[in-house]
Amino acid sequence: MNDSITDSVDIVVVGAGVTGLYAVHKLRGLGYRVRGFERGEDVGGVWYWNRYPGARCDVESVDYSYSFDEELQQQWDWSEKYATQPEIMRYLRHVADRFDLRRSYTFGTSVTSAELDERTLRWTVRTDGGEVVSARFCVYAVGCLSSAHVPDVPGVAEFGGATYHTGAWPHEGVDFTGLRVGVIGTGSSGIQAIPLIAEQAAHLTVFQRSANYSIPAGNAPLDEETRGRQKAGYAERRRLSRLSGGGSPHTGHPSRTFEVSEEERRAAFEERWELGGVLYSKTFPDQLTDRAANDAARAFWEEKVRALVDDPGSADLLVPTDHPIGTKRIVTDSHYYETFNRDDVRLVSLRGNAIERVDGGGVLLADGTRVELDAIVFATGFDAMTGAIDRIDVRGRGGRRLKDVWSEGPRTYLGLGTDGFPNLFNLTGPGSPSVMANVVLCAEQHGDWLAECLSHIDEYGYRGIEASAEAVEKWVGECRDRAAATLFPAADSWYLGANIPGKPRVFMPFIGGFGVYGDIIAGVADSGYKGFDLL
Ligand code: N01
Repeated sequence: MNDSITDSVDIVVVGAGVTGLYAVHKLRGLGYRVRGFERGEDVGGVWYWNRYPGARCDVESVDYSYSFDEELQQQWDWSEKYATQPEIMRYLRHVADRFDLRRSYTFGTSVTSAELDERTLRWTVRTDGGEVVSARFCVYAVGCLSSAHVPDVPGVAEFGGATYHTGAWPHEGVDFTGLRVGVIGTGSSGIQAIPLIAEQAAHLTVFQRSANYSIPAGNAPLDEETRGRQKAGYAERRRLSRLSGGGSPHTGHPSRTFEVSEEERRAAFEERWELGGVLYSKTFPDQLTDRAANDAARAFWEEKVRALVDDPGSADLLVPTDHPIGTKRIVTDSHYYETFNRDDVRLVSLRGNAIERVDGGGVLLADGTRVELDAIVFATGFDAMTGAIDRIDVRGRGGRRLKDVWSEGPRTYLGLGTDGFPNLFNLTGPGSPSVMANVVLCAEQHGDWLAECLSHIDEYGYRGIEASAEAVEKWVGECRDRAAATLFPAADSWYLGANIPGKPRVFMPFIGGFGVYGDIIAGVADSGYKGFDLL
């Protein structure tokens, strides 16, 4: 063993979010020695960091939960249709305790680099805690939304009040009572936080650069009877989810938008509106591929939202005009639009009137308007999908850096591996459904595939596995072509990296659907790992 190596294991797993936890559980169950590292002080991943008021999942709690253990899913009781961040944290802590996962992790520790030894095909993983771990396999489960993006607004350091980012919220919470607060950003985080901050603050200014499509969650407590029904139907619910596009059991209308009468179309939109949230984008199967179909869905949405907002001027600003509905993730809100009916809330559009700078007492806009503030909340999103991996200095064959290999966009085969980086796996990230689907089921899908793959490698006495350059090239093309056949590229979304100045415009997730993807990766395994080289 190299002198500087502090530990030698079979597998290093980076991240203790939904994906990392399952990977540790599954791989440890096969007898592998696993070390996990987690930047946060506890399990939870994105749920550990995003503690802003109103943080809540936009997938129903009954679906946003592990399926691998029947007793777990029968015994755990969700209290609401959509779980809050604290409840999801309780659940993930419970899972970590129940399966004794914490003992494999070192918390409060970031992996800073991983370097391949081409001779042994082992990875040397270094942490900011000074550990140097040698591992046969390196598994990234670092999350797609875990690198907070704070825009480079001049003068923020001079601001006299406090500043926050929704994705790095103080654990002790924030009391906005009596304060004049500004929220910058109206994506899911901003839209969830705004109604609750408005209730507490003396005055709230919402700075909106782009309006977003949001749909009321229709959230409600789950009573015993509903819970019982859901649990009794879990097997079927999971079966449908595994076949679905997004990892949930809801199926859309069987016909295309204009194959049905106006009356039936409106009834279908109404039903989806009542179901609440993000699934509205899949009311009809052609909604995200056909402009006219999308417009019909958009028009129904607009009618609904205008009815919620008293002031027509504010409503004009709140209705997006720059992207088809659903091509950015539809937000699932609770009382967002009604918040703009309050006297103590002001909506400021930044379109053509950007924030020029922040000074000691507030925000200055390009047209000279000054907004006095005591606190600023950045709800400005993430360097999504690649940001967290980019923070780690990953060096593969010939010392090539993964960040450089991905400089024109992520290059993977099935999202799982990249040529030149043998024995390194990336779970629920770019090149897989990840952010387009229920990530808990994505975590299980990838964790199970990985476990089978490693068992195969060991069963046949290989040292490792590496995606071929040809397979990577083809998969990158397939992801690009599938996205190009939809309306998604029409939006300046974080799916395309458009929110980060200078980031290449590449549609990063696999958009073909969770079920379709599951069939593809299962087929690859069945074929003896076609597209990978077994080493
Ligand atoms: O981030 P976002 P998010 N000046 O990138 C604005 C998931 N999520 O944290 O659209 C002014 O969507 C930016 O404006 P624009 C979910 O998948 C889920 O809200 O770029 N404004 C936008 O309005 C979601 O999609 C839940 O013009 C600036 C906002 O900041 C993803 O995470 C809850 C700016 C950023 O929106 C990300 O959501 C929360 C600037 N310089 C998040 N820079 C659930 O419901 C950026 N903006 C589970």
